[in-house]
Amino acid sequence: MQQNDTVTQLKQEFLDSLEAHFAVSLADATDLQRYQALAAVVKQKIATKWRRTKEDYRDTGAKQVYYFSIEFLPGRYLRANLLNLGLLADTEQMMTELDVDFTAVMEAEVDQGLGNGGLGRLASDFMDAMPSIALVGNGNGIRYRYGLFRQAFINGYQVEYPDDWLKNDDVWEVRQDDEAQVVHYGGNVYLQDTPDGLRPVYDGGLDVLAVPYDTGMVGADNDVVNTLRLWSAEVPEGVKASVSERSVIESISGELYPDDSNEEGRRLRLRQEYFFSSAGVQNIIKHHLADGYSLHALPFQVAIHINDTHPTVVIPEMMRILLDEHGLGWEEAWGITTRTVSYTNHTLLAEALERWSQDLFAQELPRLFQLIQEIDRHHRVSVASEHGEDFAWRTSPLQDGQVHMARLAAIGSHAINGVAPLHSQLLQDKVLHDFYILWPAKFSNKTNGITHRRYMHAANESLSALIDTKIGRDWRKLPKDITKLRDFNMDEAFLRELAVVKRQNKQRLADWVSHNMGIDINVDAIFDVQIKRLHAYKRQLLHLLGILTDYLALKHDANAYVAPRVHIFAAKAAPSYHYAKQIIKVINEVANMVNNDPAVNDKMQVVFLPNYGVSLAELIIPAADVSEQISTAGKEASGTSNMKLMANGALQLATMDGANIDIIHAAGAENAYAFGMDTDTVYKHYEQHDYSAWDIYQNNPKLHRVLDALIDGTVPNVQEEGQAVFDSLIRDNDEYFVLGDYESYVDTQARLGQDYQNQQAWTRKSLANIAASGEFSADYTVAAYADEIWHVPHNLLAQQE
Ligand code: 26V
Repeated sequence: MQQNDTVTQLKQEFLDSLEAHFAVSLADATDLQRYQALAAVVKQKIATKWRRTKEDYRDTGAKQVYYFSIEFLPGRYLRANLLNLGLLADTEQMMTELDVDFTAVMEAEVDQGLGNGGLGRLASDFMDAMPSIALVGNGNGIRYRYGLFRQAFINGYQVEYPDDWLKNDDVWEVRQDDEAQVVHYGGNVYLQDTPDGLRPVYDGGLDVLAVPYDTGMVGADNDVVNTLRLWSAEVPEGVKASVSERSVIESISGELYPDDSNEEGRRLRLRQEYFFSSAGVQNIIKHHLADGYSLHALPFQVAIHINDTHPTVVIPEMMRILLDEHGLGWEEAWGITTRTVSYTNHTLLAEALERWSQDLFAQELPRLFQLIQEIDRHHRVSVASEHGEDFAWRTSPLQDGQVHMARLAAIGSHAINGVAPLHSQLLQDKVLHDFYILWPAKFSNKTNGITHRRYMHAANESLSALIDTKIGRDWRKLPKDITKLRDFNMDEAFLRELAVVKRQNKQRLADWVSHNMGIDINVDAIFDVQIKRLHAYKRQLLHLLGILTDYLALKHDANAYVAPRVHIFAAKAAPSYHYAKQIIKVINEVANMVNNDPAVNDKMQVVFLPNYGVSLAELIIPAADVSEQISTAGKEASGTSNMKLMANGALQLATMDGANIDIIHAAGAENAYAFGMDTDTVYKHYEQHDYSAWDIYQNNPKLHRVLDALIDGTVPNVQEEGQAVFDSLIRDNDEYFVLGDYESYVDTQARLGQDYQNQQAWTRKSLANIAASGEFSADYTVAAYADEIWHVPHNLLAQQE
C-alpha cells in the first residue's frame, strides 16, 4: 500500500472511531476523546496479531516464559505501540493533515505507574524487548487500583496525592473472567491421612477471586504480540461479604506500596505477594495440563522468572499444587519446581532484603509455611554433613523467627543473577556467598538493558532520524550496529547537526519548565541532570553540596569561574522516608535561593521537576548534557537511567558503581567523568572503621563553609531540615561517604565545566556515548536470559564481539 493510502485509511478509521465511541466530530472532540478514539483504532490492529500469536503458541507448543514482577511501570502506551506497529510517522502525518495537536492527544493518556522505579521500569522494558525479538514471554503482576502517588511541592515539601489512573478506563486492557483463580488466605490447616497419603484439610480463612486483565505487548516490526497479565482482587461470586470483608479483599490489589527499600513487614504486602504469585502459578499449571502435558514436562514447557524476591512464594506455592493437588512425591515436586524457577536479585542494600516474621507468615499462609518448614529441613539435612551446622544455620530460610526470602529464592531456583558485573560479583563474594559455595553454576550476570525504541526512537525522534541519515536504519533492529557512527566523529557538519538536535531538545524541556514552573532556564547552559528515586545512597546530597560550592564561590567573587549550569532534579521520596523528604525540602530551598539571586543567576539555576515518572523521563533525557550517577560505590546494583541518558548523548559524571563502570568502559574513559572512591575503598573503611566525616569537615575549609551554610541561615527556611542533613553527615558520620567523595566530585565538575566550553570536542564525546550505547539494549539482555536461563528461542541475531 502506498504511504498516502495508509494515512488516508488511518484518517477514516480515526474519524469513524470518534463518531462510534463518542458521537462527536473531530472539531468538537476533546483531547481525551481523540486519544481514546485513536487508541481504539490501534487496539484493533493489535488484536488481530495478538489472537494469532496466542493461537500460534498453542499450536506449536512453544515453551512459555512468565516474568513475575510485583511492579510494572509502562508509562503511556500509545506512542510506543504506534512506533512498534510501524505507524508512528503515518499517524503524525495524519494529525498534521487534520491540524490536530498530536502531542496534546498523546498527553491525554494517563501515565500508568504501577511501580516505584528501576525495578518496575526494567520489567516494562523487558515487556517491550521480548516480543520485539520474537521471544515467547509474558508478564504476571498486580493491577493496582492506585499506582505510585502523584507528587507536588508545597512550600518546598513533597505532598502526595492518590494516583487514580483508572478514572477514565484503561483502553488497552481486556478483562478475562474465564481465567479467574481463587487465592486462599489464613484459617487453620491440618494434615489428614487418606488412601492417597497425607492431605491438608483447611478450616476457615479467606477466599479471594483473582481476575486477570490482559494487555497486548506489541513487538517492533513483526507480528508478535505477547501478554501482560495483571490480577485484580474481587469477592468470589456467590460469597456474601459484608462491607468490611469486601474492603479487606479489594485492598489486596488496592494500592502499590510506595517504597522501594524499607520492608516494613506489613501483612497486606505479604498478601499482595501471594496474590499474584498464586493466581499466576495456578493459571499456568491449569493451562499446561489442559494442553495435554504431564506435570513432569513443566520445566520444558514453562520458565517462571521471579523479579527480585517479591514473588518468591511461587516456590512453595508450586510445591503445594504439585503435592497437595496432584499427589506428587517431595523429590519429584522439588525437581520440577527448581528446574522451572529462576531468580534475579536487584539490590545489595541489607534493608531492602526481604524478611517476614514467621508468626505473621504462618497466620496468613499456613500451608505454605508448613511447606517452607519442610524445605528448610531438607536444606539443613542436605548441607550440614558437608558444610557443618553453622553453615546450615546461616543459609536456612527459617532463622531467628523470620522467613528469609532471598535464601528461599536461592535454594528453590536453578539460576540466580545480578544485574551488572560488579553487582553479580558482590552477590557471589558477599551477600549470597554461602550459596555460591554450594552452587557456583547457578550464578551468572545479566547486565540490565533499556528499550532504545521508547527512549530514543520515540522520545528523541530527531536524533534517531539524524543517525539514520548516516548509517541507515539497520541499527534500529541491531542496536550494536550503532557503533558505525564512530566513523563520523571527525565529520564536523554532523557534529553540528547533533548539537542542533540537543539544543532543540533542551528548548523543548525549557518550554515545559517555563510553562509548568514559571522558571525560564538558560538553554546555553549545561543541563546537568539527576533523575531517580530520592535515596541517601544515590547521593542527591553530593550534587547539592556541589551546587552550594559554586554558589558560595560566586557570592564571594562574582568573577569566579563557574561554567553556566542548569541543575535538574526529579525524584520521588517514599512517603515514610523522612530523611529523603527533608533532602527534597533543602534542594527546593536552595533552588529558590539560587534562582532568585541576580548575582549568580546568569551562571546557575536549579530546578526540581515535580512528579517524576516515565513521561517526564522521556522529556528530560533527550535534553541532558550531563548524567549524574553518583551513588556510593557498591550500592547501586545497576542503574538504568545511566543507559538511557548515555544513548541520548549525555556524558556521565559517575562513581565506579553498578553499570556506570560498563558504560564508561564502552564509551571510553576519555568520554566520561569518573570520580570518587571505588568499592574496595568503601569496604576497607567498613572493615577498618577509619572513616571520619568530622576530620574531613575540619580539614577542608571550602566544604566546612558549604556545610555551615545549611545551619547558619545562609540557606533560608531550612532550620530543621538543614540541621538534619548536617547531623546525618557529621554527627552520624556520613553513612554514604558523601564528604569522602566531595573534593573529587567538585574537581571533576570543574574540569567538566571547562571541557564543555569547547562545543565541538564536547559533542564528539557525546557522539562516543551514543555510538557505544547499543550494547545496553534490553533486546540483548533478554536474549541472554533466553539463551542461558530460560532456554527459549528468539530471533535476535547475536552480534560478534
Ligand atoms: C523493594 C521493596 C522493599 C520494601 C517494600 C517495597 C519494595 C519495592 C521494591 C523493592 C525493590 C528494590 C530493588 C530495586 O528497585 N532495585 C533497582 O533495580 C534496578 C533494576 O535492576 C537497578 O537498576 C537499580 O540499581 C536497583 O536499585
